[in-house]
Amino acid sequence: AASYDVQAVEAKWQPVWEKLDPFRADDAAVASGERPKYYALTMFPYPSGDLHMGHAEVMALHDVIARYRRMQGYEVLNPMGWDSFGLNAENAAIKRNEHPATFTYANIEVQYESFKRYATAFDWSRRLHTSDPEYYHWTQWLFLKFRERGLAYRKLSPVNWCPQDQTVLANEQVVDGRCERCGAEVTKRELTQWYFKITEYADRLLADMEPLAERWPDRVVHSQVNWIGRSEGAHVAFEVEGRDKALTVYTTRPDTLFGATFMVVAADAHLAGELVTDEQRPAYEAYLEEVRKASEIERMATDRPKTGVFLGVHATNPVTGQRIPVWAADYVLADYGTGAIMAVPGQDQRDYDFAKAFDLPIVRTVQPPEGWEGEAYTGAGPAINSANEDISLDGLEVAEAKRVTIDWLTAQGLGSGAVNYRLRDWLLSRQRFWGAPIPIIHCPSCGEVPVPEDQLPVVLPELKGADLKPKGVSPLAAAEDWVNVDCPSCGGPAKRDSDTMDTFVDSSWYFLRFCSPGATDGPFDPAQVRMWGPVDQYVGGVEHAVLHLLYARFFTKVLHDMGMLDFTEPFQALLGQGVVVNQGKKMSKSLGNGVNLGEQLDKFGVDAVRLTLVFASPPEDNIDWADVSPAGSLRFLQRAWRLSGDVTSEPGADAGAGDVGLRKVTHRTVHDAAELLENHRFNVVVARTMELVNATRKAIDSGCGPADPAVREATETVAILLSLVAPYTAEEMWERLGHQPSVAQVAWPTVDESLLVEDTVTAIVQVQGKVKARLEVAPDVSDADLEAAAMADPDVVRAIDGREVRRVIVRAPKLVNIVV
Ligand code: ANZ
Ligand code: ZN
Repeated sequence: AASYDVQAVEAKWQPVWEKLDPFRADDAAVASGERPKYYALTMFPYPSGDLHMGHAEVMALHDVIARYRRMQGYEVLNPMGWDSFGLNAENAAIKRNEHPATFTYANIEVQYESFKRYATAFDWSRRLHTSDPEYYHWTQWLFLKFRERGLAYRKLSPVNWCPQDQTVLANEQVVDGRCERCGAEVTKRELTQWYFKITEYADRLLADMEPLAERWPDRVVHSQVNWIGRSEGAHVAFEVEGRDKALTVYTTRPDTLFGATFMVVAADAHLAGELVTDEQRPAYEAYLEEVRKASEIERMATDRPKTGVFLGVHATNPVTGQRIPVWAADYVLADYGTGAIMAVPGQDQRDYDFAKAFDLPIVRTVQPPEGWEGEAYTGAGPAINSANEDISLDGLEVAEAKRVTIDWLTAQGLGSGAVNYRLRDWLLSRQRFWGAPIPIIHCPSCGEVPVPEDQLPVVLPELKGADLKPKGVSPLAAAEDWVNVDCPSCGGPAKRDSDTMDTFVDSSWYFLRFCSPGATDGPFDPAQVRMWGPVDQYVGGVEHAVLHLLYARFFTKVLHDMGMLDFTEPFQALLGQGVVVNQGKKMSKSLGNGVNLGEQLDKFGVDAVRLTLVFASPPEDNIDWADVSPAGSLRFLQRAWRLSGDVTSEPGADAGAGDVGLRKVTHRTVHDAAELLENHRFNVVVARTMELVNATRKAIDSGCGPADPAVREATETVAILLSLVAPYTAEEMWERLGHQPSVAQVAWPTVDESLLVEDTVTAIVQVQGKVKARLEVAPDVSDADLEAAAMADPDVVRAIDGREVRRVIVRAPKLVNIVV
């Protein structure tokens, strides 16, 4: 059978599209109201190498959406760029002993060419790179604006430290106690660092998740909610002997206060050092030394033997009046709540283990069910052992007991209800070269001085001779000409901040920049963003469930509060695609199961690879490359393409005429495809297109024949549907059918509703409530005709058996009910 030359077709269409530029978003069309806007965005890549199978999948899925919306009459904004700062390029540069920019921009060009070959529907005129000074100018500007609003500040604190990359990591970049990038075990260090005050937005970040829940994947919504980690409880103040200041704890279980038999302060919190007695100090300091060596991974493990040290002081339990010892331990974290807890071993397992390890008293304050034989009881039940002359909780269920305790504490001035968030402020300083320099100058007399706006961007220095190898301070600190400056405020000698920003800062606002990529008066033109924003559909990996999405939401809210945006959420809908695996396992070098995208494209062509990725599964599911057949996809594409060579009618001839059977299949397919596309069931759309191809082939070979206008209609429809997934094949078909390029620019086909009507429906005939016959009738059959048909049916006649018919209920076209 005839087939097209995949490579030749790819080479043929690329320059045509380059010239047509069919995906350039037209600001004017939206501004004038000519077409509604649709902002389709897919996460921009790191330029860490050439594109891989993961990129291929997300781009194939995203393209279906962007191309479909365009056919539907939207003016689609579908931009692309590069998240081009970061450790990846910096580490590669160290290895090769060259400037990170060399590696970065070379890879960008490689990826750009691959994107082009892959026929993605991007508007390349809006291309941006976050490592360009024109871009990071505004990243720096935003930092200064955040700082003006009190949302960027510096503090000394224990931070996550990656000993391998020699840099600080945000909490979000520590996964199971390990560096997200290199896998090294993360340790702690005390450093003065820059933070964004994302915690100030915790409540809004949480509340605004609710309306998103419908159009974001559940697992992403849950991750965000958990990460923000709102809990309700109380602050309780405990008096400490020999100290004016009370020791305040945060607890989610104020109802268990009668069972608080000791207290624990985070060993590495300053508080511990303040509380410890001289006598206990040596023991405490020895312990602290041990704690500093342990990684977070070890500290948080529940099955880890409990360690700790008595601080030598006692507090008073405000309800029992008992003297309770204050300990320091590492299972309490310095930067959560108040960094101190009231320990209730009767109800909390970690406290229980600690009490057992150090022989501390255990009092149960919630009655476990009969026969329960555990250690700490965390379930529901009535309070016990919880009364004094002032207050009694005994018999109250947990929620009620909490409320009564909080009321009592509040009345006594000993505490109050409190809400706590697990969310920490966003640590953004990095001691690395390849990032946006923090635009602050440190002056011995003026302190922190922001770089004046008209001196932005603070451009990275040329590297000449500078050593990028990580050593715990930023390599920028060694660039003397760059670091030493005059203070903008007093003119005296001062130093630039030598840290750079976390690359997540860069990607927190890029989607806004795309709306007006050339903006020179600000990060973006607010009018353009009002027009295009927010993003209607975002597509990307759910590995960004917490990090990127949370930060982008935070930036959007701050920019809204600054009066620069009229919306508060950046991404209206989110599609998280699965991953491409091979033989059931994640592709990796060590397993040797990697599938090289370029090789697949060379072997089967772009269209077959794209079709395979879209057809393999629903977009959210993983795809196992071992289970799919790009060769089969290519065979199908050739089969579809052959239709276009068989059609013998002229373009536009007898439109709306021809074989009704085939026309019905065509129109039903278009109708259903639209619905399926709305619901992201792209794989089913492909399956339906395959069915349409088969029906058309049958019509040509053994039905109405190739000259019938219905065959042309069906084949053109195949080309249009295929253009969403297999743009080269579709374009080639479109041309063979006698049309001008590009098929991507045609409108979504109009469905003739009359062709959607089913030929017949099944009516059920019941006699005495029992089904006696099924009749195939026209959907618009009248009650009278349906009754007549039922009465004439031999099975019905037999069932009536000559008896008198007392009543006939007819519900055309579905049901006839006969009572005798
Ligand atoms: C007494 C108590 C009794 C607690 C009980 C729990 C159960 P979430 O839900 O995560 O907010 N906690 C408070 N600060 C802590 C810190 N810095 N490090 C480790 N643990 C800390 O957890 C709040 C609970 O975790 C608090 O409630 C406290 O223990 C502990 F039957 O107080 B609870
Ligand atoms: Zn100064």
